[in-house]
Amino acid sequence: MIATKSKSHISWHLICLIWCCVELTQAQGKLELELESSAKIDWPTFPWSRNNKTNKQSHSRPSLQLKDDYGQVDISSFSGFERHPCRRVCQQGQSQSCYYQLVVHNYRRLGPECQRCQFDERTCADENCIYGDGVATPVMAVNRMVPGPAIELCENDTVIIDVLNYLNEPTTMHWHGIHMSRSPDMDGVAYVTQYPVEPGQVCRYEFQVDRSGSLWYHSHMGWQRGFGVAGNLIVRQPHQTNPHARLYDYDLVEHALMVQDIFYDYDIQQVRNILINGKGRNHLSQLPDQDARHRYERLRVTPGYRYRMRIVLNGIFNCPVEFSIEQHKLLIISTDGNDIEPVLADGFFLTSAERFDFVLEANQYTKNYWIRVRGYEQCEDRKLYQGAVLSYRGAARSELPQGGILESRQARDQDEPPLFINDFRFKPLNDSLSALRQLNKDNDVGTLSLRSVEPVPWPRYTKFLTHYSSLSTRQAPNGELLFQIDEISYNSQGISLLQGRHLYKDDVYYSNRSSLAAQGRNCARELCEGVHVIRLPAYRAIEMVVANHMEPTHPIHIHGFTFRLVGQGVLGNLNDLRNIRELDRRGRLPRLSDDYAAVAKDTVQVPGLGYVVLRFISDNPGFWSYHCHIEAHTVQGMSAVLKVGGDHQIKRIPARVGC
Ligand SMILES: *[C@@H]1O[C@H](CO)[C@@H](O)[C@H](O)[C@H]1NC(C)=O
Ligand SMILES: *[C@@H]1O[C@H](CO)[C@@H](O)[C@H](O)[C@H]1NC(C)=O
Ligand SMILES: *[C@@H]1O[C@H](CO)[C@@H](O)[C@H](O)[C@H]1NC(C)=O
Ligand SMILES: *[C@@H]1O[C@H](CO)[C@@H](O)[C@H](O)[C@H]1NC(C)=O
Ligand SMILES: [Cu+2]
Repeated sequence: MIATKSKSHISWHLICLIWCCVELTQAQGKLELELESSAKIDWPTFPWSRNNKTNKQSHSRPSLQLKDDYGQVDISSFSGFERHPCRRVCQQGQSQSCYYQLVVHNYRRLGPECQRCQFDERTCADENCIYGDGVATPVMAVNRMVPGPAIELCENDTVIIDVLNYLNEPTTMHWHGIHMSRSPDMDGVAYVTQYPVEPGQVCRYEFQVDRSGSLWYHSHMGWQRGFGVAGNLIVRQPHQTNPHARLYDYDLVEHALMVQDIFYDYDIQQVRNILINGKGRNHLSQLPDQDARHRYERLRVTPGYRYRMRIVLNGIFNCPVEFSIEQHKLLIISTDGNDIEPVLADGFFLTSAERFDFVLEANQYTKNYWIRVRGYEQCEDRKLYQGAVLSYRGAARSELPQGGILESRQARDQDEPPLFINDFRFKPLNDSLSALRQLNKDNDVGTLSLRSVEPVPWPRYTKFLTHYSSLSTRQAPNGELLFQIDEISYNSQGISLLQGRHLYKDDVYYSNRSSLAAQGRNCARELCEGVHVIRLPAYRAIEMVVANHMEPTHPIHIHGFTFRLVGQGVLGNLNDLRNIRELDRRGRLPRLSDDYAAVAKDTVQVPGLGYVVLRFISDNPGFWSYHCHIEAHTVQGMSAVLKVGGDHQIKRIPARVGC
């Protein structure tokens, strides 16, 4: 059974724990010790220069093996795309063909490349040093960068992206937010829309950019996204069709921030820090935030101008973050790449894979300000937070803001309470009629009350086909905690669903809640695993009610579609959630009214012991992954596939080389 690719991946990571622990905890201890004990950092000698186990390691833990030999790759291909011809002002009817090469490879945070850069921050980029938080740990990079290079395109461009796998394990790349409406085989999900790209192979992704907005790309295999395989994918539109064009003066790629919670390789089950564009304070060092030895991402702005900024959370653990900027209001204009009616707020929350775009007006005193990211849930337990610097031109260029990152978090204007949108913490509601109104009041501006600039794409009184789905966990007989959708842990069987669909019979190969029940399985009592495929008709108005049986929130992502969020709330009662179909029949799950321009998203948080109601038109036949975006949960089975349309409606897929 090729099945548990991702799980077997974990297990040898676990095996490797023993290895790395010995090696890196020593290194770590040394680093910590030195940082604490000496005011002046004398950076330790790099641990791997003492590493004398290379040969042994290459057998026991291939993917963490460092390759310092790039002989096989054209060095010029290791680059960002700042000078790419497709990076341009977008104009109506002037789409282009764009080619990119993404080399995915093993690398190091604070690697040997960083020798010079530790004394001179400006050399870091030239030397391809990934400085991170100053803790040496293996990463998986794209073109020697973590996060990978940003790709900037215009709507309707046709792209060819060659992904070269220089890891020692299979990979795939997912283009998060692109609908792949003409190319369902380019979505990048292993054993769903393609075969994995083996080490040393190239996979050519070719698709039309069928929308605009703040999108991103990331590996869709195992823990690779957590090791760093992710980057921004910014799709702009012409000025004339951009509803928010008049709200800002600049839309610069250097103002796109990818926030990521990270692990150190010796324990990939533990969150260790949060980084902003791969950088940030080393919280182990116990140096004050404003100590110049920390390396922060720095965003430059010129006083008097308005900037569009794009923030994505590449969330790995259950670590929602709160984002704000000292002394500034944020005019929030877009989420998950979908424009909304602007909301002026003090900040917003993000759960894994969510994005918010906002306009920042540089209208404060000329100085440096903290950009604040505060972690919750697992990140709160570890008191994790991170900063970056908003630096006005004219302010001291290399200085840091005064004070700590989280100090004086109150609103600029003391008279009004601070306003945060998309708060993941919901209060239980028991009265359905006032639920929607109350949500807004109790949760600042709840996600549900955001308004799209586009009306919903279906007429009033549309009848929706409702699918009820649930999120839960179950203990495997070996003690492992598995995550589930509809009480089934996803377990692929080695045939790619899209390519291989004539090799199996759906009714035999797929599992779902009712097919397992028909076989006499009681998934509420025993562990159910399988190729969990939910079949939905094509070209219909679909509604998904997703009930979360657990206390933590789960950010749910659906590939291939942008959905509208029409209901979201907390029931607070597991029994109600188990009987959600019945509860719904009794009218206890209110929806927004038909004429409300419900917010369009591709990822949404399902509140703890709560639910969401999502709607979309299933006009994109294919196999679309539906999963929790917390990496640990996906890997442990909280994933399913929506098969939209019958075989005759799904595009025939030509054979591909390499994947
Ligand atoms: C590595 O180990 C071998 C013996 O195990 C030793 O002869 C060699 O000098 C070591 N190399 C380094 C760089 O320490
Ligand atoms: C992209 O294609 C759509 C549909 O053909 C069209 O309406 C839109 O104007 C195009 N956008 C650009 C920037 O050319
Ligand atoms: C619902 O809320 C009301 C007041 O808001 C409270 O009196 C009542 O006990 C609640 N019912 C349940 C079932 O929690
Ligand atoms: C569940 O499986 C049964 C038996 O294979 C099938 O008839 C049914 O359509 C499936 N339901 C869904 C929602 O996929
Ligand atoms: Cu989850």
